[in-house]
Amino acid sequence: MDKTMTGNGPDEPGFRPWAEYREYPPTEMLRRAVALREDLQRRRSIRMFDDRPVPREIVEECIRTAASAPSGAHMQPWKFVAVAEPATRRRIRVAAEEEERHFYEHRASPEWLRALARLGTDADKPFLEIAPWLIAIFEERWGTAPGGERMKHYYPTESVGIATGFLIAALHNAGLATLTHTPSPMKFLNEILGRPRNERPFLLLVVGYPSAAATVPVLERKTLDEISVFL
Ligand code: IYR
Repeated sequence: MDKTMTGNGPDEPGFRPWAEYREYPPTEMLRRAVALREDLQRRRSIRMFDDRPVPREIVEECIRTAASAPSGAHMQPWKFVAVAEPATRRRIRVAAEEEERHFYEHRASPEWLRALARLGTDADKPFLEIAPWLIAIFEERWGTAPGGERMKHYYPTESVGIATGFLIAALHNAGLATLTHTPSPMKFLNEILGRPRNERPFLLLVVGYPSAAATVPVLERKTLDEISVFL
């Protein structure tokens, strides 16, 4: 008997064969790996957005993709709040810029400011109002069971980080530009978006078309040799 099947074979209740799996021959695997690398390497963080609208159903599909990410004990400890309402985006901009002004003027160390200099960032965040969508991503620090009692979440931060990676890749694949924005602290997002106490703001994703005048800083990515070790 195949020991790996003990307790979770296809006849076991709660389990089924993984019928969606696709195996590719190694040459096709490599072709696909190269194609995805080339496509994702074109992604850049964009800070100059166009105000052209993006249909809601595209954002919905990308959020569905994000939610296919693995999560600790499959608790899916995430909430995606997609904001198109101009008044709400304005409130987010005002609150974020207040935090950012404090950051740039007081909180950031000289070392941190030096690290940011080549990105050309400052406390002004007009893109929070210009881009058609803001997706506020929240980490659920605990869940609620059907009976109302607290349910423990496992590795929620790692899980939400993985889902956010899926989301960024999905939006890029759809032809949209994104910016991962982390005004700190982000508690104001709970207030403005009416999110409960168990939801911790994880990241604010700015989504839309890049403006025709958008530029990106000239940056190098680390090489494979620098970032990996094969043993
Ligand atoms: N949150 C600030 C500062 C900032 C911090 C990091 I780390 C960045 O990679 C970029 C910016 C801002 O958004 O300007």
